[in-house]
Amino acid sequence: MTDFHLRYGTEVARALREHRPVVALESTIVSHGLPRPDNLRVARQIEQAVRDAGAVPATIGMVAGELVVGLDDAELTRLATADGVTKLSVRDLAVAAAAGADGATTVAATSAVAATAGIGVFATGGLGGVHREAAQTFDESADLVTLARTPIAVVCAGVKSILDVGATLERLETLGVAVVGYRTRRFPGFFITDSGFDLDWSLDSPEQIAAALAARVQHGVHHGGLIIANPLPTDEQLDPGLHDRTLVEGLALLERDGVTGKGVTPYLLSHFHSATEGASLAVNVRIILRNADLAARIAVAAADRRGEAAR
Ligand code: PSU
Ligand code: MN
Repeated sequence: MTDFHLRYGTEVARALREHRPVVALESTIVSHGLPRPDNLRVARQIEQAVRDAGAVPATIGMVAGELVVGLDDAELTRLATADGVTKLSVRDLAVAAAAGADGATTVAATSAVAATAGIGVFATGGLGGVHREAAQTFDESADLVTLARTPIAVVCAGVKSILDVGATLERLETLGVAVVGYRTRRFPGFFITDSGFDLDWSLDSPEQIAAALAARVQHGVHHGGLIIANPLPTDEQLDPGLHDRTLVEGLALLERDGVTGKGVTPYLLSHFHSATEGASLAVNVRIILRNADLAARIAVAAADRRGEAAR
């Protein structure tokens, strides 16, 4: 496992010492995935959702070259509002640290840092994955290979619908990353409830998921990630027709503007938010808050199991 030099927020440090439930949160959704000024308000709401379910939130990011596990409110504000906050995947962390940069960590970087910190559960919106033109562009998110070697449970609403979902699921299988649906056998499609792809496993409660996490350790198969796919209820999803139209439009604009590399995901998300006049933003926020709540309940169930085992 990667070994980072980390600074801990006081509350997170204490919670980890006392083996209380902690949930990792990423900062890229805050600085690059959600529009300003809503992003800061939402970042605080996500942390509150974790607290309301009985766990301590640890939002991870880089401030002036320091990797922080549990940003305080001033640091969160800085990453949500400052100019020049860089999107950081794992490969960027050392260079950014040496440069003294401010940076927001992706799913990949957040997972790697959280695992090093001994945090076992992480909540986000949607994972990165295989892009639609990947056969030509080779554009596949580092989220996938990082999860192959990082012991963490990630609660998400599937992968963003802007991706090639089928190819992403195939890659996750190859990479040995387990995927379970939360109360579903269908893989969610982020903004939409059902991506159209089946899952092999469904678990129905935080306790069942905590049992699976414990079994991973018992059987020595916890070196990679476990994805918990938590779909939106159908009455809360983005209208599928609106979704499909916006996506086709966004992909055409992407090509027109020649956007590639790490700019692709933020570009498409921002197109969704403006083209749907905020409808996709409201859905995106619901997704993250629901995932934060479920992740916290899993962390609580896992801590309860550890407590019982110790007695
Ligand atoms: N999901 C969202 N919003 C986001 C992202 C995911 O709802 O902003 C971010 C995550 O940080 C994820 C990253 O790790 O996009 C993937 O970027 P890329 O495709 O460049 O790897
Ligand atoms: Mn990419």
